[in-house]
Amino acid sequence: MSYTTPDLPYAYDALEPYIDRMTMEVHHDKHHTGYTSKLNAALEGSGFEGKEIEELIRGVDSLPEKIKTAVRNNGGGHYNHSLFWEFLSPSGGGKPEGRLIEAINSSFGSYDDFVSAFSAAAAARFGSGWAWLVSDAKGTLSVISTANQDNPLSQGLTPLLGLDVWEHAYYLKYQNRRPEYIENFFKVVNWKKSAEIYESVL
Ligand code: MN3
Repeated sequence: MSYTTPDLPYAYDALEPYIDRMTMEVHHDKHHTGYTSKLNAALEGSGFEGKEIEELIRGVDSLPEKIKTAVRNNGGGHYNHSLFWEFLSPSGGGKPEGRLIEAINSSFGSYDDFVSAFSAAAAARFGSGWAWLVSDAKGTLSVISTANQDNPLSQGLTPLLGLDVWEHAYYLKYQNRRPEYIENFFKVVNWKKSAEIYESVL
């Protein structure tokens, strides 16, 4: 049983003009597939192959040394990108609804205050990594950022929304203009996915 890169749930050019076709092709077909195949290669014969990826990432710190780094980097890469494609939608944008917007309002003050906090975390991540909206086990929200391919699951938190701020995610279209990429991300955010995950936490 090996891990596979899921197909995109929309066409490569479906997120234009905010995220361009070539970025999506390279990002999904080359970068994500690279993480998936390196994860498979690292776990082969380890006894851990075929475990749920969430389970591996949640417990990454207690994995055998031989596979720990590969799971953190390539398992994280595979899992983060699998989520990321779902966090985007050509019919996305707008604001979340239901219990998620209530929680955002109570944790951050308002939706706009949340966007400011998330955007600041995404802009301030030095080098490569991710910005996240996360929930703890009680449903309390916060914004964090992680380095490289680390995932909030390893900190006991559930990711509700994540933005890839590696240069490979935006450089072809935005070059050094990461803040513009962050701003446009909110025009294609799939809040339905975030709300669905949040409901599963509550
Ligand atoms: Mn990426």
